[in-house]
Amino acid sequence: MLRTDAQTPAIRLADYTPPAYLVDRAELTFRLDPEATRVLARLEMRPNPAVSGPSRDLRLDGRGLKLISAAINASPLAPDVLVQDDEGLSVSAEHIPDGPFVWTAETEIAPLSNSALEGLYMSGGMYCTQCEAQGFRKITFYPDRPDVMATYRVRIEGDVPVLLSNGNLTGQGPGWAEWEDPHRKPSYLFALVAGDLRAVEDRFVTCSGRDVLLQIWVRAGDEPRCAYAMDALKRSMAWDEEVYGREYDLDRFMIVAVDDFNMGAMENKGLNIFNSKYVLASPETATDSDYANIEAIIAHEYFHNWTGNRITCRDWFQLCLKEGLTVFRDQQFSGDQRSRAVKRIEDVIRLRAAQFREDAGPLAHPVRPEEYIEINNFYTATVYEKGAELIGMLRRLVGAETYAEALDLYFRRHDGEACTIEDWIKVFEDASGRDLSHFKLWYSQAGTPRLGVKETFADGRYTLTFSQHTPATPGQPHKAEVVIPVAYGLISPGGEEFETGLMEITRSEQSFSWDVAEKPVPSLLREFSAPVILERETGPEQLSFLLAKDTDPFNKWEAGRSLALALIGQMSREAGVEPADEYFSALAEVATDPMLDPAFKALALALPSVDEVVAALASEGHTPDPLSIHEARRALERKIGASIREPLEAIYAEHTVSGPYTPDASSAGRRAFRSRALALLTADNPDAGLAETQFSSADNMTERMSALSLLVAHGREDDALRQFYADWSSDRLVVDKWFAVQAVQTPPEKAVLVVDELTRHPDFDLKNPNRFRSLIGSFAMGNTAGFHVPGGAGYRLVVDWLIRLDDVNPQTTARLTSAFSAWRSFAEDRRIAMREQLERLLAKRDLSKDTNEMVSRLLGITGG
Ligand code: B3K
Ligand code: ZN
Repeated sequence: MLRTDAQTPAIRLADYTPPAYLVDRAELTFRLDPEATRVLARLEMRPNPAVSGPSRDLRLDGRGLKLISAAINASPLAPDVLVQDDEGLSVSAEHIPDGPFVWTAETEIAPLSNSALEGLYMSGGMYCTQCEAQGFRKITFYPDRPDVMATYRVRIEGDVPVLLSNGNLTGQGPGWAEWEDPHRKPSYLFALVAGDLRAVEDRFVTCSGRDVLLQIWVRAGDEPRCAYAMDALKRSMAWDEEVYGREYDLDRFMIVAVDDFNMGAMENKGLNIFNSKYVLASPETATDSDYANIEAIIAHEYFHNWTGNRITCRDWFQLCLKEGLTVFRDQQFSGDQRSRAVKRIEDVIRLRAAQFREDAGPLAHPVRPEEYIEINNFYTATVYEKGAELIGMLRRLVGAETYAEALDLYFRRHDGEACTIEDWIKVFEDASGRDLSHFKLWYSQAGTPRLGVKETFADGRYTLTFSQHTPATPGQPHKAEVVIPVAYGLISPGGEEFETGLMEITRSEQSFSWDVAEKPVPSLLREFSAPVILERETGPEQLSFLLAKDTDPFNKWEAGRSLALALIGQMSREAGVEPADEYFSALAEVATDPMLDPAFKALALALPSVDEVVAALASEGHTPDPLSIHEARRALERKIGASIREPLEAIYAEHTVSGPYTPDASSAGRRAFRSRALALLTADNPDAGLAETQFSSADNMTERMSALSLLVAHGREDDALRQFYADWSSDRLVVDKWFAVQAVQTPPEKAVLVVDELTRHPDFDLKNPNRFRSLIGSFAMGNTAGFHVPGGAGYRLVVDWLIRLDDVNPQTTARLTSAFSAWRSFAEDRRIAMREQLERLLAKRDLSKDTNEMVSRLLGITGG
């Protein structure tokens, strides 16, 4: 049990009970006003037939609502019948009819003063909602839980030109519009948007011939920047039909771009709301990775229509049911649209950076958590990214065909329902005939398993012996063995791959043998077939061999990554460590291999981040020093730049992309490779002026930004930063980049100073989550050496700002506390300094329950 203040007890999966009353239909009328919006709710309710027993009290969730009136079956309820508290209201059983009844209520809310950006709020003069997970209760009284699903009719009245809600438009006139959503949905998928917006339109004809109107709603002037998002949407719709057989189910699909948004986007039925950062793009303002993110997030939210909306979660513990699966689907989509290998490597980099880190510290929790205080704190890398890895493992274990059958069965069996992980596993068991009870442990056991492997070769018999263990995590001291699918290949010393397959490791120790003439080199965990840490006895020779010979692109990249990790780790701990010549020649070989995709080569030439080295050293039992790691990393970049300068110069010269900018994967890959070459060359010789030249001549944001990053990192930024700001000061998304590049790239010794200075810049705005994250978030999460600067000034700066933000936006504050998640990995001085700052944050008056829960977990304040 988590212990925090008495008013916020933890919610437990084990305590789930079905809702006492269901809502079949919700009819809502909104009379919009920034300071006093009236919400009239008419709910058709009935006792839940699945719950037996005598009649029950009616409990409706509601937070911060001014109740004007309420009635049951049109009979007004006297104030003494309604028992209202901070979290909702109750009506005792004797006042509730036995059968179906109609609840009506009028409430008042003030969207203009809602800075938490949850419920109905305002962003730049426009009304907007965010209801997942529990924001609907800030709009009206309602059983605000995902297992209550209703059809909705929404009437909006307001003095603004565009009035939008879920479903199909059924009527409109001056100052009003009415929407009908025929699909039953939980309240978290409700959305309303109203404002002075413009639509970019297109159409999509579905596989059964339904002609769907597609609209992207933006502020006037932003229309030319929607083309890529629209294209990504159409590709997503076609892909979901082709690959999963899923067709869209309304007459229109709308996306709205909003500037003030706590996260990336939200999959509200028929009316997705997006952070404008993930919709708007033009070559001059967006980078290749912005385009890739837009594609992935548009797809993700669209795919939720089936995995999340039509089949939703019974309760919030089942969040991974929709999120893990939808992440897996968006990863498959991006892999199909681009390079599968490159996409897989990028996903694993992200998984390790965020999820492995989470699993290794005080915030570790299972993919399906068992308790929470604030559910918004569990929209984590573990639920999303590890959740997606579990789907990938299932698919690998049962095979692609059975996976497709299981998914068909899932959609057939559960359409229109609110489901659990048990339902999900059952469709796989039914489709495959396998008992998956052991596999299911992945959902309840936290922590990243360590998979040890030893090899022996004697008398023509080659044996791999695996052992597994998972370190303890908070609340789970003892771990059991999990099912680990290990995709592998065996490569002869001459470089021939002669065997590939899948090993299923289910016990704490397990061996596999092959009869072979010569001792092979094993390529293990191909495509990163399981989210584990492989602990092998591989020396640099085997890794260089795999870097050169492995046919699995993931493991080819992984070999180079392991070499670089070991090298930077060593260089950070001992003076005089020099990489072997073979390391440089292996890198040169990859860089110049004409058969390899430039995007892959860009990844192969990239060094692990400081954070990644910190995590690797900590997991080997060392005490990492971010500053020495930063120096070692810079030194290795310099050495690579010097050792393979000629090929790098050739790459830089030859990988220009001709013609006007296009964001396609192949052009983006060439640009990425070229900018990697530029980074290595600049590391060796910043005076050559290559970055300056690229900065001033680039015609697209990708190349401009990669040059600017180098200029800031090498202390040559003044003119460029001034120029960049002068060019783009009126563009909010570009100004975010201007803040972020300084927060991330400024060398550690002056980073705190620069960030502190930037907090006084007139464009720094605490209330806009993008802007806050671009400065404070980027510094805390992206400038590891600067954040951990000796003396603790980085920690103090971040906590100063989290304390200010908590009163304004608890959700974003709570999220950013995870910058401290690795605090126990460091030496004592840093540990003490970080703990002091976390305690200072915890001691803040009226700390939000969001932040309170996070800081308590970080500090390990948990009890029985
Ligand atoms: N489902 C939303 C996330 C909601 C976060 C609530 N704190 C976006 C997504 O995963 O698609
Ligand atoms: Zn999602």
